[in-house]
Amino acid sequence: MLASARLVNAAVSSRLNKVVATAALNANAVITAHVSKAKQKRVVIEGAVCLQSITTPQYFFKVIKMYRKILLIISSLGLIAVSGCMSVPNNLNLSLGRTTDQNIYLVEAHSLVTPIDINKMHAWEIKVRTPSGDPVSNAHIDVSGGMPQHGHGFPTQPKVTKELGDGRYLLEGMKFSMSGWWEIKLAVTSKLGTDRVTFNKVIEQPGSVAIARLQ
Ligand SMILES: [Cu+2]
Repeated sequence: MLASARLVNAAVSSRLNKVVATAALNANAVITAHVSKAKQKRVVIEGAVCLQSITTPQYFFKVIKMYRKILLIISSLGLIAVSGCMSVPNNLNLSLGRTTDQNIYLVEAHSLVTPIDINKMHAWEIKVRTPSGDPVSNAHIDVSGGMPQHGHGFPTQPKVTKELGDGRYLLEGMKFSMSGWWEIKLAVTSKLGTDRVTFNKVIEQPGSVAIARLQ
């Protein structure tokens, strides 16, 4: 039996300690329990049980009870034939400065906090300019996004709350509830028109093997 599988089982068993393992298994396999806050009633089993970001511990344990049998069978056979939660595509454009789809705006975005911790609310700054570099003021920016591979959105409702001058805008309420590939979609509207841009952001796993203590 793989040590990592034991780790998961141990974590599943140790309800008293309310210890949950975020177990990165071997190079290829990750078992995670993926409980999406956006879709709390839905557990995504992506070729494995995804156990990564636990936003609702009670619900998590319910889920774990259900899938414990499966976990035990899998691990006792030593057949953790999982490719893990989907890996991040390696051709993603990770640039946080792009022109919008119809080239109306040049938009830059950056987090005001680095590194970005999982599940921690933080703010970003968005800078909007014309392609020739003039700052765009009085713009309205709608924000959406989520994890395209998991089919869920942000756990929060990020919003642009303030215009900071010089074409800069404050985006508050950003929170990434798990590691992996996130899309940040902005729709910018000003007197120049409405145009959209999608940024890709990869949130790294804090450690290859981590034990998270709940509460
Ligand atoms: Cu996700």
